[in-house]
Amino acid sequence: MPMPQSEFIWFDGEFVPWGDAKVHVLAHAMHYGSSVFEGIRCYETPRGPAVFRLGKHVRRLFDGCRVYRMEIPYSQETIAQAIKDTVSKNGLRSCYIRPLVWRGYGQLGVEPRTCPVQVMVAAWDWGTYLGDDALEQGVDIGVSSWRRAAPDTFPSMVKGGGHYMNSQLIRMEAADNGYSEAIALDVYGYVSEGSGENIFLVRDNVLSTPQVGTSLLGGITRDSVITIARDLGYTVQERPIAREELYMAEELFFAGTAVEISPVRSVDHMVVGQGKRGPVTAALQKAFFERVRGEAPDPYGWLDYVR
Ligand code: PPE
Repeated sequence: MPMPQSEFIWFDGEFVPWGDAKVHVLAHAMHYGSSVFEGIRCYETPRGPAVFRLGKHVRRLFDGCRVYRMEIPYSQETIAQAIKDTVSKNGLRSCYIRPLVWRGYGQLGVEPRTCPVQVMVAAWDWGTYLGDDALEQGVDIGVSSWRRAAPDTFPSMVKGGGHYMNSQLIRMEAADNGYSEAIALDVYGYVSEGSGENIFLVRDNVLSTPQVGTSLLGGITRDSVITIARDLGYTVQERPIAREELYMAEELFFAGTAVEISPVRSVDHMVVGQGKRGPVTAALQKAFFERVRGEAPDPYGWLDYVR
């Protein structure tokens, strides 16, 4: 099934029709995964469309490019504005936004720095990530036989295109085993994250999630969940999590831009809690959706209105 399209893509500083946003087959990124991207959501609010935590996403994009020595030929302000313009130019209200920075056509060979750095921003309608029932019913997952990269291999705090080859292995294995998604362990055998989202567990009203700095992306949804949970009075621990804690958890849920907050109802065929969304997950989901949709106060300035 082809993806939903919109009309225009912001491509190196100007809008081009969706179908004309093309790159050469010898572009560096095609061969070596040399790209850094973001995934951002824009929600419909009573004051019009609002991009969720725009500044933090743009900053992560620039941080990632810095690690890979990719000099973005635009300022953070220009990219932030391009993101908002892409939403409004396409007349979108709630959508998923995908900014991408990549090394384009120049020379092949692993040393990339002779290739031009290019930037695009696309946006389209992207509904629920793990299926329409996922947010309410939860999903069935397994622990992957693939691990996340060790800290001295890929910089996992960077959303690098090539890193997602590992995510694809995790995701395909999960699907082949009949799961919606899988959890990967890190090189030390501790719980890391899913192929495209962070994981939280709940036990005795305490939330736990693996700490940043070993092998996971410091998710912006993860950060939002931690903040909201503490606002609601829950204790949150960022710490190493053993695999068996997944089986002992009363609640488990994923957090990510695409997946939003999605409950997990079984791991490795073992039922989590009551086998449906638990009360803490429900409370966090409610508070999260109220904030992103502008239905609750926005104490941290998380909403960036498009107009
Ligand atoms: N870990 C990984 C590996 C990851 O890809 C994401 C986002 C997260 C954690 C959560 O980060 P954040 O979105 O800042 O809360 N994954 C993006 C891409 C998903 C895709 O399939 O493509 C996303 O959710 O947009």
